[in-house]
Amino acid sequence: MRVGFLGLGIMGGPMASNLVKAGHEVVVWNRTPGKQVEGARSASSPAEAAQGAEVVWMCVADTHAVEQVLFGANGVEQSLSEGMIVADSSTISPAATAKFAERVKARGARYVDAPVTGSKAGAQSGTLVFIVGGEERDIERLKPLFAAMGKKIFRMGNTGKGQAAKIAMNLQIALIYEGFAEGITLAAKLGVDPGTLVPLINATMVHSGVVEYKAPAVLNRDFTPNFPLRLMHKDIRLALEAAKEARVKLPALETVEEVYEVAAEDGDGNLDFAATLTLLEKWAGVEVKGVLV
Ligand code: NA7
Repeated sequence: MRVGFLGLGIMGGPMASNLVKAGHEVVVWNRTPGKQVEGARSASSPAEAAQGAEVVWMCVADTHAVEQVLFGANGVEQSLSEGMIVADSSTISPAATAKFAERVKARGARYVDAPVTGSKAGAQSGTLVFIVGGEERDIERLKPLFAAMGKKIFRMGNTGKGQAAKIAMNLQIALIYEGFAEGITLAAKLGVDPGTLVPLINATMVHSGVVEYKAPAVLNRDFTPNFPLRLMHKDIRLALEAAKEARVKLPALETVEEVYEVAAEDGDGNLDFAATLTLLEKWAGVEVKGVLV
């Protein structure tokens, strides 16, 4: 398929590369020039990347970025055509997604929200999970592209429902990780070796995919970003914003948002979100490290 791919960050770069490897004709664009994808042509604007494409795929930072890419200067809007599908793998506001989709559809094009889970490793290995909102027939047409970048697609409903499900999931990842971080900080302060606590967690009902994935890096003090803290902070804010609009109270998330706020102020935004642990350590006067037994 002819694909215009917009946004070559931690996630977008390897996703576009996997499309090329699967034999698709890809034209890429990134806001800051210089990022390229082997085997893909580079365009100088979103409009140019979208020109003549069957599908335009976005993976940019946030709601504002998607708005800019679609409707800003030299945006995708200029190149929209009848039947073209705009797919968005950024994680952004469900309410804004509905508005963007309306504007795109008014020009005869289609809109599918397709945020992902699987972090950098999933993007690189083409094993992302897509959490999708949109019409069945459009999702069907996108299947060869989903297959090149991921291993599973979950359709959550019509446009915007992919984003709604994604923020509801990331809310849980943030809270589960916070639970782990608080538990292991307290245990370390009370003299328990974190290297022995993690296997105990993994062998009991406390076990979780989040802990399994994060604990080895945490014990090695490796906070290289798989999913940057600033982006998890964005997703927490998106969930709180959606909750406010829907009159839903999320007391635990409100508190955890404050942890991310302080961590971001401390300059940890570009580290992995696992680095929120270091704040708890600072407050407790203890460091969590150890060798997994
Ligand atoms: P990164 O690695 O921070 O990459 C973000 C990308 O978004 C990168 O290509 C940025 O371009 C681009 N960006 C940021 N702001 C804008 C604006 N205003 N206009 C156009 N492009 C922009 O994030 P990830 O790849 O990890 O994640 C991307 C999304 O997937 C995000 O929503 C996650 O939550 C899930 P730059 O190179 O900075 O010019």
